[in-house]
Amino acid sequence: MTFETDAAGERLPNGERRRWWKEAVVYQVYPRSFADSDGDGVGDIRGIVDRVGHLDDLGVDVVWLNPVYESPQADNGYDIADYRAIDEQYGTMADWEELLDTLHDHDIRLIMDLVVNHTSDEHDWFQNALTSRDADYRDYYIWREGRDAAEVDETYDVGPDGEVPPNDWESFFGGPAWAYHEATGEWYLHLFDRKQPDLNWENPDVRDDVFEMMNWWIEKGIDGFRMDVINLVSKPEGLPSTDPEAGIRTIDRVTNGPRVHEFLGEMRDRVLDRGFLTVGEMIGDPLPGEHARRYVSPGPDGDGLSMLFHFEHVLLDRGERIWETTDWDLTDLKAVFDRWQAAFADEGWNSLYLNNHDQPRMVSRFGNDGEYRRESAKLLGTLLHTLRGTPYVYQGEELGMTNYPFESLDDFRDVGTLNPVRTALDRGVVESFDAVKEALRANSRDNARTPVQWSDEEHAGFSDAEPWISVNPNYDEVNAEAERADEDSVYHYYRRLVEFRHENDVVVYGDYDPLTPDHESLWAYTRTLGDERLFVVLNFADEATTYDAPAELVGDATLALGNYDDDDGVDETLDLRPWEARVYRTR
Ligand code: TEU
Repeated sequence: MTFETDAAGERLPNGERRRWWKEAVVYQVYPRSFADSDGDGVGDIRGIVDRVGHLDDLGVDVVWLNPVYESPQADNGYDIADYRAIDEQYGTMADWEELLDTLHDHDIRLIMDLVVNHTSDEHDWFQNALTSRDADYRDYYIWREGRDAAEVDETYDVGPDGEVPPNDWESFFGGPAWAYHEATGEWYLHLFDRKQPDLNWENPDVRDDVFEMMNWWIEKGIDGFRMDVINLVSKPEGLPSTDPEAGIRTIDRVTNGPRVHEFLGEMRDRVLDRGFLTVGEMIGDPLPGEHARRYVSPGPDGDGLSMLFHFEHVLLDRGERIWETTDWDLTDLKAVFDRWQAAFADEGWNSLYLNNHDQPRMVSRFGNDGEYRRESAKLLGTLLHTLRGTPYVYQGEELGMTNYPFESLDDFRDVGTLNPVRTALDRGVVESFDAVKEALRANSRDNARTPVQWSDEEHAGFSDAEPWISVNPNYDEVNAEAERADEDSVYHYYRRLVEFRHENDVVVYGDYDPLTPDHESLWAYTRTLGDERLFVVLNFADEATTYDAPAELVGDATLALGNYDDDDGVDETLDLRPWEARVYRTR
């Protein structure tokens, strides 16, 4: 099938051009945990094909598929051994092609995950690189000599005697970011797991191969890419160590490097076109505004990505380590969103997400997953679907799925949880699992990775076999079958949100104006496009809250959407019930 292109899209009342990816709702599928069709306990591509009806009924426009490429699965597919092959756990290339066709038949586009900051250590390139210092592919990766241990004041338990890693960078998964290769006597850089060596983008052959591979997928008919940690591809010259005194951490050293815009500009010219949806994952906190603007600017000095994922709102409650949490309140969350809404008010575009495969479940984190699970899941959905930007729904979010009640380290599967915690336990940095249990329950990426709850049957209808990671015990109550049967469910509310967006340009393109930046529990704002206006009020609290709304907004307001089934009327004094969300049409 062919989708209309919008290269010269029609202009809206505010002068902005229509773009299909601004109007779209994206649904993220983490294939390992979505649906298992062949009874091995691991989700697969046929499982997704079987469930396309669920996505179609929800009304979403795009699927972002997490990696399904051939991989030893050290990081659930973010360690790719062959970019042009499907991992046999997930199926075959024919299955993938059927998925693409089936989605397109339902007017749903497909974007693939592009993981090119690193490969798997089992990739042929890296295997070749290991053979000698002058191997053909040696320079596809980042190799350095170690430092003399006598000259630095750092202790390591890796590498040969008397030698320490080339610099002091730490892997995001804990421990040093370098691994020693005995046969060739050098160290390679791995910002993630040691099975994920970083590619050397300074080498033009690497870029040629990456761009060729991207074009190969485009030829197959995909509609865009989600780009994994794409702001890590340019490393700073000389790979300088961190500078704790100046507050410069590893992440500050390796993000938004000196050539990143040059590399992305090359990608734009050789691969991309504005008809695709491209979303770059930009790690680091904060993401400098100047870089943010350039990543998404369509102008001549911009990299031309459709949008980016920043991390500022999902780091508010995080300490430096996975077992640390910090306090946040609603004013902090609003401040982050308000800043980003303002940053892309005229140029650029926001992505809107509150969870994904790396983050805990949003209703457990930003809502109340107990008494007000349903109301708060709907409120958070209302927020995501009525801000200016493209909403991303993570699988199970539309069912109001919650965090998992982890009890022991054996319950976890994620390398990003297990590596740092095991290292910390070994070194005595952390006393016991119990000492960090609450924080891991709050923070672990595995919260998002438990199987999608399809029904109240065994294994939640995800698989006939024991799943690779436990099903959340609340599946008998929280599952797709029950949600579909109940008109008042989170699922049906999400359907209305998606439809509301599709039917109202003001939701997509309207200007955002915050009304209550300093209020501790209310988030109110307007969206305005030409003579259309929406007025949104969200009560982020377990208690009722009263809001004295501006008279001109409530004058002739009518309720367009709300998460309580009765309309409580409209007055200058709005009495909002716990976790109540209301969207009014007004003037
Ligand atoms: O994530 C980047 C990343 O930095 C996270 O893993 C981060 O460490 C985590 O969210 C802590 O909050 C991307 C992928 O989304 C992730 O699944 C991969 O593990 C990672 O890159 C490496 O490819």
